[in-house]
Amino acid sequence: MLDVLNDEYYMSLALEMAAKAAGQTGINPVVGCVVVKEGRIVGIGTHLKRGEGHAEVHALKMAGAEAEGATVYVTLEPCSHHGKTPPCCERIIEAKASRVVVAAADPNPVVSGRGIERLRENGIVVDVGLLADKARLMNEKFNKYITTKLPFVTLKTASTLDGKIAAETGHSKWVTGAAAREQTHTLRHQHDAIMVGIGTALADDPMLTTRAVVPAIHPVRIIVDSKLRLPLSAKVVTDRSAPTIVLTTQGSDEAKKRQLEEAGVTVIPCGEGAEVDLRAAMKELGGREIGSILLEGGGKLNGAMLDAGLIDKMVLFFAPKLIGGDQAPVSFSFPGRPKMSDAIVLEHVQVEMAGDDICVTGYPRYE
Ligand code: AOF
Ligand code: ZN
Repeated sequence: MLDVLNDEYYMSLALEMAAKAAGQTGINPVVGCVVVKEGRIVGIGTHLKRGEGHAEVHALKMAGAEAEGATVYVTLEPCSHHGKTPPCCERIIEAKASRVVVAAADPNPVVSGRGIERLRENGIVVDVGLLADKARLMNEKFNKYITTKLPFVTLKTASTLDGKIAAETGHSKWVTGAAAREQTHTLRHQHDAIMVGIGTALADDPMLTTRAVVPAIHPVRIIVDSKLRLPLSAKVVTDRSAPTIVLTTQGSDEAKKRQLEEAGVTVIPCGEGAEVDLRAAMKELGGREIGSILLEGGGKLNGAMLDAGLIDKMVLFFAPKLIGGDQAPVSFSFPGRPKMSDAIVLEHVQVEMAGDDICVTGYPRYE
């Protein structure tokens, strides 16, 4: 008999542990595991780093002999493949657990159902789907990357209510308040890379690092720079706090490319036209195991990414102020759609406050 209340109690703990590891597993999912025997937690584990132990391995190690006859709660289907680590389903079978409760199936084509099947073949009771929506949402970046090999792109903007990211004079410090800026640093931690256009790099000379106290891993820095205008003195070139990638075009200056490479920057030509081919760029970055990107504009790059259908999620901070100015830079600059019915629509919209600012989250639907 499925005891939903108890099951939820333990699965919630597994999900909470997994959530705290967001941003530190790279292209791997976040996973939590709790082992319970006769009403006592006997083991807990979280996958903390790609290449190191999976959640189940840590939890079963802690449980030791107590795992025999126990229930294993795990937020993602136990893996069935030999990856960087051996298969978790075999480890569970070995430990003689009697029941496994899984939140979400693993979309990884090399697993996808085989882990569950293998457990059942060995007489273990497997219940799938408890708190599945929460578990899937937690791994939305992994779920896209593992099935497409393309990075999950989250766009983040900070604008006034009239959509400006700076005043007409270019002055922009600060649009939003401390709470929104803090959340931005957490978002940086939670993505493999951060991407800006050359306009932003030239205007602000940003470091593009994560400056929260915790959690704080620096993302790879990506500059979209079709003509290689990035100066060798830019902070993203000189400070070495994280790797820097410059996306450019086939025709850009060879000598400048070499200079940037000598300074430690990876330069990737994408496309033969005047502008960087953003679709080709996403493929290239996915191939280099960049599973998620935080896009921080400006307006031209945001607009081009949106127009190309390459943005998966938006996190839009709005400061409750209006700055005006027809020439003031805006969050999105892309060719206008002729009719309201042609607009790009956000789905699953959520609105929250971030200090005095408004945070709108949603997923663009491309037709
Ligand atoms: C689990 N538990 O904690 C994780 C799983 O390269 P590897 O060996 O780390 O394998 C990575 C794949 O394993 C990953 O793409 C996903 O399918 C699964 N991750 N599975 O049972 C875990 N992190
Ligand atoms: Zn595993």
